[in-house]
Amino acid sequence: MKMGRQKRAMAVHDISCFGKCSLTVALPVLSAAGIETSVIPTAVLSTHTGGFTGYTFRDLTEDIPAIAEHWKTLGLRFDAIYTGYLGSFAQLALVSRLIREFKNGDTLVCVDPVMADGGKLYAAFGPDFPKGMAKLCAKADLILPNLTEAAFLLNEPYCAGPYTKDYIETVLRRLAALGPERVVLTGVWFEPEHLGCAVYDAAADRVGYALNERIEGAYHGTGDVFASALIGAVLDGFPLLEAARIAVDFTVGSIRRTHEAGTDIRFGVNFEAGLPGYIRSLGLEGRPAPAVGA
Ligand code: PXL
Repeated sequence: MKMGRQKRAMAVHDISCFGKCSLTVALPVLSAAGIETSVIPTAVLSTHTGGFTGYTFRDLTEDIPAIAEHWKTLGLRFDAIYTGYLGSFAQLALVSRLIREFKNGDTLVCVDPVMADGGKLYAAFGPDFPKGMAKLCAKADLILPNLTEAAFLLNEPYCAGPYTKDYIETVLRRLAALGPERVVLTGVWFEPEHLGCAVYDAAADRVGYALNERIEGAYHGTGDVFASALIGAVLDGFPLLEAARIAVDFTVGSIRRTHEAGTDIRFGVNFEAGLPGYIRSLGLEGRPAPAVGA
């Protein structure tokens, strides 16, 4: 049997040293999906910014062009560029440049416009930031906002839910009109017991839903767990809606075991115990390993 080439992703996020999110989630989850993951760390923080005070912050913006220049000399090619939390307009501009320089015909550009939740922008961002993020979303093939981020991207008032299918589908189409062909909208619910995501493929004008049980508590880092699991599944060849179902189930499982353990909601979720199940859901167990990427 001919072995496939191993896929390679570029993950552009911060490293929050404690409180699992961004790169400390993207790297293990994409690796579990069998994807070689090269990282561009945008900053190093002692913790993420959600609910902690006194965290350290070392900005790595200046390192990004130098990393890119070196990679260009190696002729590296990427099957995906996956960006998450970006801390400034300068970083948004540098990510646009990374896309220009490294996107080829087959590269899937995935932008998770991490900047807000629960109706509010995260503390680190000024009111103009969503405009800059919307410009970056225009360059993506796939975006994964939550409903708060969607409202900021569209410059519309935030609606806390419950939602109607009409509302969700209007938001999906408006987000696709910003530029990305595929949109995954998280935090979707029609009745209190169930929560999940809606997916939209603009080329086919097709909407789908992946919902699961709602577990109480706003656990930090779950957006990154979800986006990483979905992107891993898409790179493994799953259609978007199936990838969304796999990612919703992986995320809900992670939240459930964290809730049962009574862990501080700021500390991140126990996704690690769900990795064997995630690998099984991707059908990777027992499959021959692909050759190392060229
Ligand atoms: O999970 C999103 C995230 C990533 N990185 C940092 C954050 C947040 C959300 O608050 O603060 C530094």
